[in-house]
Amino acid sequence: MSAYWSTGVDLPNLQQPALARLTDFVTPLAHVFFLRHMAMPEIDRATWRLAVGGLVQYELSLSLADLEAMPQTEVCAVHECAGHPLHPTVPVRRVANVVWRGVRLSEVLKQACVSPAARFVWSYGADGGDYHGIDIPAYVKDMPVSELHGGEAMLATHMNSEPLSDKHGGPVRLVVPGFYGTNSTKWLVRLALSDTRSPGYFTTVMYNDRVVKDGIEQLSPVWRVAPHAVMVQPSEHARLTSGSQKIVGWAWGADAITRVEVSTDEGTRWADAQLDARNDHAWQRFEFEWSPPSSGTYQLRCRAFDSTGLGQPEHGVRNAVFSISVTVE
Ligand SMILES: Nc1nc2c(c(=O)[nH]1)N[C@H]1C(S)=C(S)[C@@H](COP(=O)(O)O)O[C@H]1N2
Ligand SMILES: [Mo]
Repeated sequence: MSAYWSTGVDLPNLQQPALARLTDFVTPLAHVFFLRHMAMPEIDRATWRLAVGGLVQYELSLSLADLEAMPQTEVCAVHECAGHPLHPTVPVRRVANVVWRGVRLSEVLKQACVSPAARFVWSYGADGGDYHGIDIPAYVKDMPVSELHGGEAMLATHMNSEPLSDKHGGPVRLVVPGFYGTNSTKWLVRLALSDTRSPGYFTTVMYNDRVVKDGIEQLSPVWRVAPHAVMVQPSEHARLTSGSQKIVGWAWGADAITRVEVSTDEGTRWADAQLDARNDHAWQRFEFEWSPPSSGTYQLRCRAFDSTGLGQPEHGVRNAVFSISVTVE
């Protein structure tokens, strides 16, 4: 089991495959991490409805058949967990790249006719209950309405062409490409348009990073995915036979990644890896040829830079520079 699940993590509410499993461009469903904060809700697909209300002209109540009758769209997008909300600076590198299919959120909101006063979309899951001693009425997230224009947020019914499974939020979940997984509300039952952020525990209490700007500490919602790169080959503690080695990995972020660098000497010198261009919101493959000068133990690092020039800090953030140790025999 531990070879499969990274650090042996295989709990009823959390599964995380080892990075070495993530060699496919589209992550097979069996290797997509799974996570929930509270008990799993039970949903009957036949009676499931999505309520749309708040600052809209027309309140809606949509069935699965209603959604299926609307124009369908597909997007390939990286899906990354932001990490434990109580330990937001610890990198967990819980990530996958999946093809989502469903109806654009903007399509549904067009039907509801959103009021110009609306600034946020609140999304409600059917799950609630105890979370570390706090009673949560429902899992609620919010996202800015401004992200909808030209955005690809969708009400997903399929993952890699399969109907969305119960554990991944079936029958319908919100998916916000470019935002951390926490914003992609599973077991979606309600959307509400509002002029304010949601006061919920998972919106404005947890999942807000403390960032210092001009000497002042501010809260920044955990929305857009920061640049990140990981190696999937070789894996941590690999024993390599001497000769030329291929280092392979994935890089992603809310904005396209334009450069990935690799260091094979604990970060002293860095060289550019070969990097694929981005399609949709998918992760991007990188590759680096390495000829170790001698046998011994090496620390390999990789770091990504996006099209705005943003890179990765060394420590203390969820997207801290990734490093592994390997031995060349
Ligand atoms: N309703 C609901 N949606 C949720 C969660 C949850 O606990 N309840 N967890 C969020 C978090 S933190 C992540 S990372 C993703 C995980 O999605 P997955 O299990 O399908 O990979 O779902 C998000 N959506
Ligand atoms: Mo998450």
